[in-house]
Amino acid sequence: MMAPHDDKSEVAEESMASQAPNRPISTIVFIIAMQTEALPIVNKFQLSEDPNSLFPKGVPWVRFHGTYKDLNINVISPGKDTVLGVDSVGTISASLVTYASIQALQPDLIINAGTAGGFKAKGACVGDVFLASELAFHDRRIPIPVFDLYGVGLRQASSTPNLLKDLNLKGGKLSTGDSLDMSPQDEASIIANDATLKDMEGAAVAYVADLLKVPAIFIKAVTDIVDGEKPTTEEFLQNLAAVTNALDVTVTQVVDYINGKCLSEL
Ligand code: FMC
Repeated sequence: MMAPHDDKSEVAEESMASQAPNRPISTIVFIIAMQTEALPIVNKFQLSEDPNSLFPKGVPWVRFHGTYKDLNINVISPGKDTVLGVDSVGTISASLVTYASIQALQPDLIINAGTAGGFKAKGACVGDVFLASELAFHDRRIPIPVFDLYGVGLRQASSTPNLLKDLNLKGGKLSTGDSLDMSPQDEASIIANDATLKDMEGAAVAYVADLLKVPAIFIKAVTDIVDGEKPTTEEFLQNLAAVTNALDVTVTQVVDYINGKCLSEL
C-alpha cells in the first residue's frame, strides 16, 4: 500500500491518510434518511447495529457497520423522531448526523443515498437512479446581494465520471428543501437551480461534507414525478418500496465498483 520511495514518517502517513487521493477508499459512511431506505442496504452487506453508540446519549441516530471486501461500511440514519416516532427526514437531522459521523469515523467518502422527486421535463422517470452532480437549496430565499447566493448554497458533488459511465447512471442536479410538497416559490427556485431532482437532505449533506473537506457523492432514486399528474404524497408512498429496491441494487454496484479504487479513479 505504501509507495516504494516514500520517506514520510509513519505518523505523518497516518495523519494524512484520510486526505490521500492515491490510497484506496477504505471507510465509507452512508447517510440515509429513512429506515425503509436503509434496511435493504444494511441486510445486503450484513451490517450490525452498533450497541455502543458513537453519538451523544439519548439521540435517535443509528449506526450499522461491518466490513465488506476491503471496505469498512457504515450506514448512518438520523433515526426516529424522539417525540413522534417517524423518520427524522430533512436538512437539520441530515446535517447533524453527517457532522457527527465525520467527527467520529473520519470517512474517506460520504454517500448520501435515498429517494427523490424527479422532473420528467428533465428526463426523470420513476425508478431511475441518479448520481447528482450539483446540490443547492430551493427554500432559503434571502433577497440581499450575496446572501441570496449563500441561501442557494450551491455545492459540487465529488466528480466521479467513471462511476457514472461504467454503471450507466443518470446525471443531474439536485435541489433540496425541507418540504415534500412544492410551493410556487420553491418551484421557481428549483427551475433556477436547473434541477432534475428534488429531495430533503442532499444539499445539507453536501454543505457539511464540504465544510469538513470530505468527498461526497449522492445516489438518488426517483419515487415520484414532481411535474406529473399524480399527487406527490400518494405517488411517493406507492413507489417507496419498489424504488428502494432499485436504490439497493445500485448502491451494491457502487460499493463493488468503489472497492479497491482511489477517489481519483472513480
Ligand atoms: N420532494 C422532496 N423529497 C422527496 C421527494 C420529493 N418529491 N421524494 N422523495 C423524497 C425524499 C426526501 O429526501 C425525504 O427523505 C423523503 O424522501 C420524503 O420525506
